[in-house]
Amino acid sequence: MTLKEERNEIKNRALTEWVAEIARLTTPDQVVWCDGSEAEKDRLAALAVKSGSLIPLSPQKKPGSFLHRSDPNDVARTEHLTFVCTPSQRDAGPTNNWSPPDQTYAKLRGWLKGSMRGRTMYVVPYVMGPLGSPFAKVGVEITDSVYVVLNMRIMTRMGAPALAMLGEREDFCRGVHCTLDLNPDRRLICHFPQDNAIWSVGSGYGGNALLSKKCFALRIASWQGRGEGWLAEHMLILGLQSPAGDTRYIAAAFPSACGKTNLAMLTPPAEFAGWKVFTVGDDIAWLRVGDDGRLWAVNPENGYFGVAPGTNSHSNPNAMKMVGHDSIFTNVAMTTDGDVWWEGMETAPPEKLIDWRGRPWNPGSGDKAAHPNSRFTTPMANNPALSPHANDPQGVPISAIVFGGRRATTMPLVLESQNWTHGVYLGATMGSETTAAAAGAVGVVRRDPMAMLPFCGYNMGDYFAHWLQMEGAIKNPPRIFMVNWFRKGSDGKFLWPGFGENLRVLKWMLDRIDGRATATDTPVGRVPRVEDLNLHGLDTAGDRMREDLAVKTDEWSAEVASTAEFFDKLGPAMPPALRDKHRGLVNSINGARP
Ligand code: GTP
Ligand code: SPV
Ligand code: MN
Repeated sequence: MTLKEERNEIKNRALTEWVAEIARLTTPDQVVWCDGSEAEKDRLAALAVKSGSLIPLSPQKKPGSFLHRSDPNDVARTEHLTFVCTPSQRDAGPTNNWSPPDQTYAKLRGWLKGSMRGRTMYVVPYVMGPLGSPFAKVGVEITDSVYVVLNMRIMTRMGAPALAMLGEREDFCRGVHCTLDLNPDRRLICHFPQDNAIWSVGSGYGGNALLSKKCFALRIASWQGRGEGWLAEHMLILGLQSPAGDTRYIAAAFPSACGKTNLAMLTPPAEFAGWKVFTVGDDIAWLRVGDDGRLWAVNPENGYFGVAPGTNSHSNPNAMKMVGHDSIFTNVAMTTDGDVWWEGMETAPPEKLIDWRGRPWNPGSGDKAAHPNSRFTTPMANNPALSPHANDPQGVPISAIVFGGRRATTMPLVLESQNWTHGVYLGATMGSETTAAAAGAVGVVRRDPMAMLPFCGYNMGDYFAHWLQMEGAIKNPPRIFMVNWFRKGSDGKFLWPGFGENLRVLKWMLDRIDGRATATDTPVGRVPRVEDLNLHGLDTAGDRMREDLAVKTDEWSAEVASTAEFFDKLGPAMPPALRDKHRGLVNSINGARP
């Protein structure tokens, strides 16, 4: 083996020794340390084009952009192959797959032995969080995938700034990623939070392979946050500016493919002239208590890995603009003139396309042209709605926390919690229909507490306790709400138009916080009446709105039964305060039964 160390000047012993150790195990032909430069990007993109992993798109239609077609068996996160490997199974808890650390390391080492022979091993140092922020953290991902390197370059502050920030420190997240042969039988995404380490093998897909994202910034970081008194959450962060010019910040947790990217950059409806939404983050928030007793949020990421289908110039004009250049598209369809296409982009598809698998496609083909979980990777600097505080080292102060799921029934358009504990209860009992973002059935309601079911790196009961405890530290806690953009009428259609119109609901939240709006108390929380919402210019009929805001006793009886089952599964770690809330709710729902 000849190891071509391109960067002899790396002084961090812990880093160079760890890289050498992984190189001895995987025996690559060469080791390349990534610096994050423009020249490096061009060189790697050219390599990827040569190997067929990237297809250049039209320089006129999508300048600086590429299409990647993944292996058809590797198109989404694989939750059944994702493990939290803590020394004790109790620490991973009943909602995580667990395997013992020593055995798991041994198994993975076995798989990785000689696995990079004939290939290049890339060392990708990256910063999560704004540069210069006291909350930022360094990770290093070792990978044999050029596609991963190019995506990491968009998603994180990658290369030289990370090495500069790291200096001689040893507390970086160690991520090992190896593509192997993409055989699902040799695919595992393993987390060792006690070692600040991740080993991901056998998948090239986003959340499985871009280790900065779900693996580090959520699973490992949530564990760190618990120990250090902060929260790592699956949340967007947005700034909402009123016509008077004051901006309030909202953090919102929705499960995968349930509307975070869209809400984070929404375009207000015409009736809300002068209102503006600014994006701080679209997927992950790190939340800490500031000296002023408020909760402050930073977005650890530097780009967006967003869902393509359904994105169009009406639903999300900002997204359409930002993916117009310097983006990587994964598993979308390609037009004959080198542009991209996906379901929900235009009403009528073009006559001819190449589908996500590279096959000729026409409107009569039957199959979807783009994979339902096809994605774009775009630098946040491309976003026309980017907040001036997206790179602010201190982050932004949060006025409201919003939880939301994808529910065809039961959950009204919006609910306000009675207090922090009730808000935590609402988050903890969230349900949502599964989506194409994870492998497996789509459209099945499951409990997905705080949208963190697949991402919490420790025992879910302890996580709830940590949330409850945070109240003591936050002198001025944000108000907690619950939303559902996805309730359906008897005709099977969404009751609420969603997208930009969601601003009407955010506005009601701010008015509640300021004591300007009214609501009705129900057993499950405070719900607006139709007349409490500003619906000017919306042609949704009053009875559909009433249906969307209804709290129905029979639906809630089923809901609390499902919650009880989930709480039982969590066992002894479940905080008594949430059990109490639950009992109270069951009683008032049963009391309300006719
Ligand atoms: P992840 O990146 O997987 O974490 O997803 P996300 O929460 O950022 O979801 P995203 O905003 O990408 O939306 C996912 C899908 O839901 C897309 O197809 C959107 O078009 C659709 N969607 C988003 N917001 C709304 C809404 O308000 N109403 C309706 N009906 N659909 C929406
Ligand atoms: C999600 O699934 O919630 C995503 C995409 O944001 S991934 O990066 O694959 O996790
Ligand atoms: Mn996500």
